[in-house]
Amino acid sequence: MRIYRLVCLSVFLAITLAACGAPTPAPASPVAPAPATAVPAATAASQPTAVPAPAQPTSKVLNLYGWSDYVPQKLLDDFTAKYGIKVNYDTYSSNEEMLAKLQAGASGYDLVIPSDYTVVGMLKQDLLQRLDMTQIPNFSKLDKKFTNQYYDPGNKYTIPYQWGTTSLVYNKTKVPVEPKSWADLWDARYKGKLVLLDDSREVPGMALQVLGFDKNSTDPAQLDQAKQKLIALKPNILLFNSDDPETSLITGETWAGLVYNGNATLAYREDKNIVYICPTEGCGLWFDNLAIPKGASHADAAMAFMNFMLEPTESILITEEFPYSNPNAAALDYLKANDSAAYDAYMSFAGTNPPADFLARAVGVKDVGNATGLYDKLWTDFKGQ
Ligand code: SPD
Repeated sequence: MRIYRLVCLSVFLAITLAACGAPTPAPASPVAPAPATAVPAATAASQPTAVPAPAQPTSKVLNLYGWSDYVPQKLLDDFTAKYGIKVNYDTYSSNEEMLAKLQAGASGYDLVIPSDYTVVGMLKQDLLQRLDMTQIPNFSKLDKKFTNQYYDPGNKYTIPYQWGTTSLVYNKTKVPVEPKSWADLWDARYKGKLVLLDDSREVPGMALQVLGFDKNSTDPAQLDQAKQKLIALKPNILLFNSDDPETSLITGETWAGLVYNGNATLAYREDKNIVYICPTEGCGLWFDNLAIPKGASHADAAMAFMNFMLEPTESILITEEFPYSNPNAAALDYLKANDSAAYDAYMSFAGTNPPADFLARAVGVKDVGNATGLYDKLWTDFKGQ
């Protein structure tokens, strides 16, 4: 089963990352690993035994700016207990919110969690600091399918944190008919019963897919059609929420929506009538990463945290509390060996372990450069209607 999953995911990742518009896709498959030279200390799986221990950080503070509901407090507390470093955790609800703060300058943050396409934009703008991989030997614990990706070949700037999908969730006991496509959500019987992420790329991307356009279109006419399509959906939308959209699904306030995989998984944990599918038009795929903003005052603490959170016992805390998909192979092995029920739950739900046919339709958000402004305007106009 595991081998089957790995093969499917490898094929899928190779296809999808190409579909993401990567200019020069890095090898993403374990059957075609990156050349050792491309990943300085990242090939620890094949390294000889004498790996130098990372240096003890001298910083006493780590200023983390991360997605809300994404980093377990216990992980932060464990880090503080081990290194004596206090962690200040500020949160954001979208890549765009985080990027705007960093672009404004002097944010004071040492660690951020950008998604793939945002890494591309941040690297273009020279906003990230190069990593010292000798400080992150636990990089070897990552499944190689998730390293050396198109958005950061050689992982010179980023360490995979979690990955996942953005897709359609519904409660099968509430919906009039079980939806198969995004288009089904325009049915008037969903009036006031949808929750959508407050995400200026994923939601317009969905509308573009419904219209049969590229999810990352930069054509103003197509984007205008997507806006009109979304405006037509407005009567059905009860709320926009990127932080805890699962709550309204659990209470029954909403019946369906567009959410990240972790939100669907949290809802499913509470109510087994929750279903998470990739609709016929397609769904989203993303990879979130730890990265250090250029000029960070406590980069040593940030790299110590990167290494620490890759310890299987720490990494699995993320999966337990915020069940997105975990790129840390050693952590999943640890879960399998120590909590087979939790491992089986992880493997059997599409939110955490999407099946091959789900992934075959998943498309990532792409950095669209200057056209980002078109999406920002679409989103502001649509929400202001
Ligand atoms: N609450 C944490 C959500 C993290 C989702 N990151 C995915 C971004 C996809 N654009």
